[in-house]
Amino acid sequence: MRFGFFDDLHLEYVITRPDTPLPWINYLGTESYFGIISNTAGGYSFYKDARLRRLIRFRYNNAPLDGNGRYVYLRDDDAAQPDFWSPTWQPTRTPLDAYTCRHGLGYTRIASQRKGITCETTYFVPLGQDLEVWDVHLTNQRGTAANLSLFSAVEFCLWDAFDDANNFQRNYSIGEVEVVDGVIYHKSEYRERRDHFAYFACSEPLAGYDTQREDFLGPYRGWDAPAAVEEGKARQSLALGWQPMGSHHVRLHLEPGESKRVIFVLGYHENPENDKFDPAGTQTINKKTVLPVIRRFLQPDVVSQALADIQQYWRNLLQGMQVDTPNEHANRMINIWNVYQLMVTFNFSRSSSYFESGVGRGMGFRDSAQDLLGFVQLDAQRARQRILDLAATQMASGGAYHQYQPLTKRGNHDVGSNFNDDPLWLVLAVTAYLKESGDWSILQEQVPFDLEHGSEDSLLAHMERSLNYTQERLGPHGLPLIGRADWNDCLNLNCFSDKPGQSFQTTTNREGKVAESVFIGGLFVLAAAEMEAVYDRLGLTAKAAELAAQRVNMRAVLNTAGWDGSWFRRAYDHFGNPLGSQECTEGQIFVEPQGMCVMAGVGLEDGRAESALNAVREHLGTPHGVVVLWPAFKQYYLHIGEISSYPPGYKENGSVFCHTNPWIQIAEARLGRGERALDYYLRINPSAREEISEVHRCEPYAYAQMIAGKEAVKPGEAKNSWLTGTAAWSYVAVTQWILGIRPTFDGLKIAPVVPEDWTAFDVQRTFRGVRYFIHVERVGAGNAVRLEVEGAPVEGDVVGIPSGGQTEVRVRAYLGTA
Ligand code: BGC
Ligand code: IFM
Repeated sequence: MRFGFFDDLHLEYVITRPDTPLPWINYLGTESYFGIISNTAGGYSFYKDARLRRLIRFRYNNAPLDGNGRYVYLRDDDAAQPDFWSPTWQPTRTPLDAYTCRHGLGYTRIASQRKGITCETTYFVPLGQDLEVWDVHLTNQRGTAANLSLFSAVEFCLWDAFDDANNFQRNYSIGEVEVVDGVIYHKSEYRERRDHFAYFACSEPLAGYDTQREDFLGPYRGWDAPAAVEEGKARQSLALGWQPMGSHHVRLHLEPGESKRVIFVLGYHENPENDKFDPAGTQTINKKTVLPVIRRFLQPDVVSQALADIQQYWRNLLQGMQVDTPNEHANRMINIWNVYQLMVTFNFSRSSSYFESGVGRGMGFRDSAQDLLGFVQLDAQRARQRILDLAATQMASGGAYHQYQPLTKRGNHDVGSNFNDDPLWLVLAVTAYLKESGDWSILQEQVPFDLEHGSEDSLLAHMERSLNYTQERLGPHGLPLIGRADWNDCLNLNCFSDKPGQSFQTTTNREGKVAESVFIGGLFVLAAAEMEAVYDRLGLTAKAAELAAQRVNMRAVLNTAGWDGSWFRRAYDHFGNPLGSQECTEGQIFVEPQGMCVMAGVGLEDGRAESALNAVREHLGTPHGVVVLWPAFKQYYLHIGEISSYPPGYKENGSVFCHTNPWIQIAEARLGRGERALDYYLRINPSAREEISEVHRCEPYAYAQMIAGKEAVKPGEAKNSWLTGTAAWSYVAVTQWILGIRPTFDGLKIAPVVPEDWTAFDVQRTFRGVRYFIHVERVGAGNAVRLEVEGAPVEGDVVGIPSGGQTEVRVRAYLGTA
């Protein structure tokens, strides 16, 4: 069952009923001011940091799930009895005669009709601005004139959003507002810092306003029936403490067929350092620099142009790679939605979504490093900066803070470090950047270690320390020590307690003394091979040779202690017992080491890779994707930690943890099995799952972190949509390994591993400033490739970068052996 449809031409997903199984969201903003918006206008906004600079208050985990947002109310002032509704359906949930929500790239448009009044509101954040626009178009479709009231409503939150849960008594007394010339200013932290405030403005003359929630709603009432709206009369309330909000009341008279456009602007502003204060020395906001911005974005022409600019911005970004393959779901995700999600994960890491609160975590080290694997193709400059920011949260030991706060770029001390896979992902992020951009200068950038200590070294040295960090922490079998956890956050093998019955959260972590990870071993082999290639190109042959020896050694360990007979083991626990082995009754086989080891090339020559992937298919494959392990843990075990705290089939305990699925796709491609690679790709492809939206429940245009596994009560049900490494890895898997268009240090490799029944496909890709037009055509079975560049045959499967200033290259690839 579907709840909408893809409009590929307009780059939109169109939701046709408001009661989707879960709120289906979109993201607004690209660089510093961001918002989340649901299909019924729920959500919140923030400047850079969802915890420290949030503008709209939001309540997670509420009933209904989607509480608070960017609301407008319409009221029929001619009706005999109070008659008002939400044109975005929430929060009044009044039945609408028509409804559509178009989630586009960087904007959302919600249109509806009730009682002959159509209302279409477009929400977006103009490029380069720290504000959002709500562009409301009203039309009277009745045969008679209409008198309407339009109310806007946001609840403010310009304070540490964490306090809303744990110290709200403070927030109850810090709220302050100003209302000047119809603009509502929220300045709750202004008294203390005087450097930032929020504002909410309207293009029309006001009949009234409200800034105190309790006055607007009326005692004991909710957003579904505000007293001010019901009565058609704003209270002119001025908030001091309690719950500051912003609401404008506009009265409109519309003749039959007449339309009216009303623009609201909600924004964040920081006064310049040299002109922060009100000249009169009062607590009044100095509005000198904000007023021109407000005036500008209340003008209809400016707003229309700003929206057109965003649409153009996205069309340009998408042009980076466009494909035409025999599969519509692959085309749609590669050409539109997967790219969009690359941007979203780059901007938000795992911090703010409808599943992540925005206060709990900042930017994840391993998460952001992996997000870069796809994002490098979109914006090399921003990718470069992110790499340097991440590296700067590394310590001199090579270890890394697991998370950092985006506003301060400081590592989070409460989460700390000691996730032993973290540092290695930096190596992969940097080499992906080098291959895409050819910018080797980044390696010489001086980057601090752990901002606290003032020491620094080149990025190249940071990468070296990442690899040394693993080598300096090998366990009894010669495998890397796992530390607190590896990629699987919930595999906590060093938990320890003297008191039986305790949960992992209350135990002492042994600080990674003994438990080992096969997965990190595979990741080391992959990262070391990449680093050796870097050393070779820099002429550092001795370093390359030293690392190669370590890599060969690790391979040997993976093939012995890491091998279970038919597949790769997962780990050894603190007591030296294997996980992911036929010896185990639960957790016999895990997906991560199969994917990582084969991606790293381990077992490709001796049949181990094939055996491991066949075991994955047999034990882990399901119609909804590949589950992370089998059989799931049926009870809680202190010595393996959080993984066993989940019921079977959920999260790390046996769900389809989507992030890992592209690893298997890549591994299958490395084995040359195109049918299987594509088959796995399509099982979790959101567009391919659209027709089972009532089962999947999350958005059909974005990957979710997990889909309930075969041992779950409701297999196929997705959770944690949007912020997942699945976005980057799926993009890499399908574009670089299945379609096989892969950046290398020396050029663009063309090595497709696609199903035998694919007779042809086309790719256009910009690489190092050159546009490649690639036509792949099957001439026989298998994956052998013969290339023609500009009509002339070339050796091998890499198309070099043209030297003579040529900006376009035409490539024909003949696939298979006739
Ligand atoms: C949670 C896991 C989750 C992981 C990453 C952990 O703290 O408990 O369930 O998968 O973080 O989001
Ligand atoms: O690898 C982690 C990631 O860092 C956050 N989400 C869950 C993954 C698996 O535990």
